[in-house]
Amino acid sequence: MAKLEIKVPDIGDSSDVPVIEVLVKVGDTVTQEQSLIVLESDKATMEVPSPEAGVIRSLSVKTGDKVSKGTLIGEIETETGAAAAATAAPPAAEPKAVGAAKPKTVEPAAPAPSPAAAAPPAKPAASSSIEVTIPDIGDYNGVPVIEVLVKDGDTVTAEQALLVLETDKATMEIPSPGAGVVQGFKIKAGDKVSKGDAVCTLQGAGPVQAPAAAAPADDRGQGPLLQKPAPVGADLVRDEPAATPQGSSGKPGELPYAGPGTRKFARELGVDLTKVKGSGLRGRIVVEDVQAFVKQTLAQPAAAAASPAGGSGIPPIPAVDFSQFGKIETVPLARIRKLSAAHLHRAWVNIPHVTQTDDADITELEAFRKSASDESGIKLTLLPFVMKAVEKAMQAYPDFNASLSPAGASLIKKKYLHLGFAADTPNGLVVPVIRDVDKKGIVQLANECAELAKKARDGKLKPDEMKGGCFSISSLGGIGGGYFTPIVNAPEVAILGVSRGVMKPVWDGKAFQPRLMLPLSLSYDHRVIDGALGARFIVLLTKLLGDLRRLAL
Ligand code: CAO
Repeated sequence: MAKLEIKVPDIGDSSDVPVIEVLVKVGDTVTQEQSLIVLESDKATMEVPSPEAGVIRSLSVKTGDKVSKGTLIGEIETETGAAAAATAAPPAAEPKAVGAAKPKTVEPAAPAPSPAAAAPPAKPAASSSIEVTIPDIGDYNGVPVIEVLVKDGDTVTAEQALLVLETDKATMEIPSPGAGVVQGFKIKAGDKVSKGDAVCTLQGAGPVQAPAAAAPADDRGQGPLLQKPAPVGADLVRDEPAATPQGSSGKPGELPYAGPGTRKFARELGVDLTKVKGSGLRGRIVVEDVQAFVKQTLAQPAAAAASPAGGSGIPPIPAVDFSQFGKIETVPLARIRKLSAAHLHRAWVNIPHVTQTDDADITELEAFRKSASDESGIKLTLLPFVMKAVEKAMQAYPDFNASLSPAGASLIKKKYLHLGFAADTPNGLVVPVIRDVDKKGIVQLANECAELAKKARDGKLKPDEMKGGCFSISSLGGIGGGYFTPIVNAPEVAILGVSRGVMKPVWDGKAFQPRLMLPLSLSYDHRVIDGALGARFIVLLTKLLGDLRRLAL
């Protein structure tokens, strides 16, 4: 076992080169030559490989840092204890150029194709057509085609990318040698090509001249007939980062800005990189972006199911890169929050909601609650009283204890009466359910509410304790605030929002009296409950809460 310092090797004339990706983390086991970081100058993208196999013990660079030859990247613990020159960058650690524009003085173990390897001129087939062939791509033969960017009949401009090749070291675009219409395209993704292989014919191209000399990758446009593999990374660096909210650059024929590793990963998963927004430096697409894209795509069926139009009619909210406005932190949502978000969204878009509000005079109820609490020693909050009132109102108006059948053709009436109550927990909203409320008294309901609320906060609710509710109560009275619009907890058909009781002057026919008024907000599914029934229900509720004798009946 030995610890080696890994340093940035000779990267040619470049210094202060930005680190655009860190591909490993502390604790990762890496193989020799496995890429550790990606650097990107304005000319080239380079991966710095590990000099040895081993375990990464520390990392001294992060994305955005600028490094030069000799900058410490981190430490690796190797099995062998070899490498006496622990702090020197061993030859294997020379950067691999991603794309053709490799730094001048660096000689990677297997050199990436160089733009200086002059492409042969495209052979004119006739004055108005060009036979396009694969140009000189360095020492490579049988290079896989990873993307075909045009098809027969497409009109292309000179230098527009026709296809993309990828070796294990580099990704190269094969640009069009001239403007014209693509005919007889012979290559498909997955084919393996070598220098001289026929690509297509360009019809209607102008007269062809052989290029004077191979142009470097940055000289795009100077030699219109020059076929040169263009370095994908360096090429796209010149473009502005993607401004489109959903995906990357999106210009036809333009490659998404990503390294070979990310491209390979995306291909394995069948991800179209043009749809992925890059979060790396200058909008570069990194592996995490592909993973996030896949997760988001997999989550979409749930969102689509939530939509009455199957998700197709609802325009998505455009993604915004908030980091352009200031510092941000992205925190993954807790599981409960994600589940309740999907559930609430489904309910919100499927159910035509109406919210009816009213005040219940709980002056007497409150006096009784306090004295009963003091006398019994049992903490009685308002919630069990509200539950009892809701239970009685549901018995009077059984449509509130029903669910619409999935096809919407019938009403399923329930002969049991279980009530859910929303509980605020550190991980998000949960709705424990109290069973058979009609068979229980206030004290028992109070005890069960307290027990389930504690379980909810401790994250110990069992799935069964959150199932089977007929109606939900969302009580924000302990917190404060006025009326609100609770979202019906589908497939239930109504929900009661309870806010903080406030003293209000109430006219008794002769004078204003100070009364404790409880704001109630009843949301219901208008497909099942019409406005008159909604109003009757809330009026009965206020009567029940306003008169303890009715509640006791
Ligand atoms: N008016 C005035 N005071 C009220 C009140 C009301 N409507 N409701 C409760 N209070 C008082 C209680 O009496 C208690 O006072 P004391 O401590 O002086 O006795 C205090 O506020 C705290 O009550 P509580 O909220 O802890 O107890 P509860 O039984 O009323 O509610 C529970 C339990 C689980 C519903 C509640 O704690 C909770 O989590 N509420 C949030 C629900 C929620 O998030 N809803 C939103 C869903 S939609 O996003």
